[in-house]
Amino acid sequence: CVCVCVCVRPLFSALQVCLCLVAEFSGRDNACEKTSYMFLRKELPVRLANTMREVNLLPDKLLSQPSVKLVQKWYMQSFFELLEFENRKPDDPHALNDFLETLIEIRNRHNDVVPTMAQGVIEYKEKFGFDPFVSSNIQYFLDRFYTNRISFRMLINQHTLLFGNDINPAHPKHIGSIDPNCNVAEVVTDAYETAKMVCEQYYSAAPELKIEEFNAKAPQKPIQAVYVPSHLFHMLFELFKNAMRATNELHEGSKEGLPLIKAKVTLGKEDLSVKISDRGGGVALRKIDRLFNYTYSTAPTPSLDSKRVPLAGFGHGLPISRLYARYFQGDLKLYSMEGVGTDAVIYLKALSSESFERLPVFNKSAWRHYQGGPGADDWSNPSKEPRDASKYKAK
Ligand code: W6P
Repeated sequence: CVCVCVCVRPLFSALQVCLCLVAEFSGRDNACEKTSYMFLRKELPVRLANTMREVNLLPDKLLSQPSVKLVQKWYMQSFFELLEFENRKPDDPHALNDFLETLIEIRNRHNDVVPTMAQGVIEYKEKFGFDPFVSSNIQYFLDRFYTNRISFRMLINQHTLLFGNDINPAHPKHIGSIDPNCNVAEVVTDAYETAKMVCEQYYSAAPELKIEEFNAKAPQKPIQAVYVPSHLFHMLFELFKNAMRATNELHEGSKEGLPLIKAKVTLGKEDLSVKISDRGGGVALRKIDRLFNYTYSTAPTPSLDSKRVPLAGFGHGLPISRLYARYFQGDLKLYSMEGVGTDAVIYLKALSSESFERLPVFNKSAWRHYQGGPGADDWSNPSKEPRDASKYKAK
């Protein structure tokens, strides 16, 4: 069953999600719902099946962890629930309604996939320690697994928001989860305010925010994008938490107060960029990759039962934020100057026609990633000891 679904998928499906297409797909009529139903009843099981096959390529040490087993069970169950619709005609009104309900159930079943996988990585690390080969496998796998999950939930959300009963009165202009006129600075402010509340609970102070806009394409006009505001919020919230934590850890209790966080929103021909700058002391270049590493950053549950929730730095928030940016062809990068502070930049495509899905493909090349190790390094690897040049001196 799983195999059939994997094979029938055209490599570059004509129906891939593109923000410009989905944004025009705005009707709430029944014809659209039937088309969406026909598409999703095939596409969703294909995306689940692809992921399940890849899960099986993980090292046994990881596959055998109870939390990974649990996630596998959820995927199986959802896969079979979707297959129930394989032969149900879209003209049957019950089929459309049952499908909606099934999608909502599936979405709820998969709510805790991220913390559960994070738990699996912790269990694995506690039992077997840190292994660079397994860690690079996990990194490769989770990037693809979470991207697949982002795409899966995007499709489910579009269908349930467009064709379910719960239309959103707060945002009548939104098309499902997409805002065709998403004001980026507004989302920046929202994310800042939310992070500020969390930060103040933890540290009793939060740095101020200063936002600047620079619209190079249409000077003086507000910067807008066709985008999914919840994705943008997710990324910005994560960046603000990190920036606030660094600022507080460096300056807590200082007489001058906390240096402010600056946000800059810019629009050019190709890129819409958002930079969040803090003066939190920065991170050494050598340690920047670790911030995006799932194995490295997953500390054994520091404060699950303590009253103070951790502000940031646990779980998979930063690498997943980068996946959100990449999902619609953008990116998220950190530029840090140790001793001073960090600039975090989110790049989005300025044009919605460039914002199509970036999805993992499941082919031989992907399979190979799980076979060999990281391989021998083909760059010289100096010893960590300081060099003593004197021994080479001519006497
Ligand atoms: C830091 C570390 C970090 C990660 C992400 C965003 C901002 C910052 N600032 O010091």
